[in-house]
Amino acid sequence: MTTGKPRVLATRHFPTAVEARLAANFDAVLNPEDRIYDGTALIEAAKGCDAIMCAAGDALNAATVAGLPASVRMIATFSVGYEHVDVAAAAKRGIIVSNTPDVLTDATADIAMLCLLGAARRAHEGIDMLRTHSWTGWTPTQLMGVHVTGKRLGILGMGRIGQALAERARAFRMQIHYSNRSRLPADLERGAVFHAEPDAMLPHCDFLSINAPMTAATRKWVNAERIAKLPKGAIVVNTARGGVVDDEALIAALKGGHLAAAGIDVFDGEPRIHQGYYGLTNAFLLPHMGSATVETRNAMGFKALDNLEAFLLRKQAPPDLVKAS
Ligand code: 8YV
Repeated sequence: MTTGKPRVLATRHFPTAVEARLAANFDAVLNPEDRIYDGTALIEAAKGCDAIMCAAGDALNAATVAGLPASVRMIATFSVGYEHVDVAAAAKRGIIVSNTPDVLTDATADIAMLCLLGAARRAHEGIDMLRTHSWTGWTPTQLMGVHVTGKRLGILGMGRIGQALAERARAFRMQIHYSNRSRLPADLERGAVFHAEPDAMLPHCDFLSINAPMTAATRKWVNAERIAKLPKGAIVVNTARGGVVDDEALIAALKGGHLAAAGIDVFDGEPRIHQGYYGLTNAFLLPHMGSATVETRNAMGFKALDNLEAFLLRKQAPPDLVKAS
């Protein structure tokens, strides 16, 4: 039965309020079982659809985009990152792409701070000790971690999330260093030290936080050579994309002691993460939870819908149009 409304494929099971609005305004093809579609299944499911509402990890690569039915005119991703969508391939087919910036900035910066603190203060080992009933009592030398207050934090990628992390870190009196494609104006920089050359920032980082998107230039950026430039005992935090880190190099440095710890929310190839992480007591690991608050996930969904509604219902350019680079 046709409703006369544009048909939108939801590739994942999105929050209730988001799916309710999707179903109210569109002919929604939902995925209540949250089945993970591979490229072939995506192409099949998109038959007769005007748009796709997708999420990070969906295989909207060049091959899938090339195979999408001609009816598909828009891909609205429920994420700020869009490395899973081949935007250039979409542009070639006349398919526009939108994302969800801003609304997940605070939640993700909170998780970055949690990873920083969790790694520095050995939270994983503490939780483990309690939950395995191995805590035999307080001792003067138990689980001594790395002090955070007053330390230097280097931020790779000083966009919205990087700046929100800096704001939080200032409450811990951390000294902020950053590297970014362009220097921020003084009112946004707020005393942070700019490094035009990212490698030059590394020796100044007691903590290094990755807040840069995944691109060809950032792929495996945190490699053995760069880790060696960090001071001994430094801590690496990654809440951006796992692919920015060379897992083998990070794991070797965590094992070998050059790095004191790492706090990681995102992994290359997630959820099949590098096996080496599981045995590391000095790695504070979370399963990609950066934006996982009820408020944020609803806001992300509503933003994706704002974009879909602008384009499909009002024939306007979506407010968060992603441009092919
Ligand atoms: C999302 C994210 O939860 O928005 C992003 O880029 O990394 C996450 O916070 C996820 O990607 C949703 O698609």
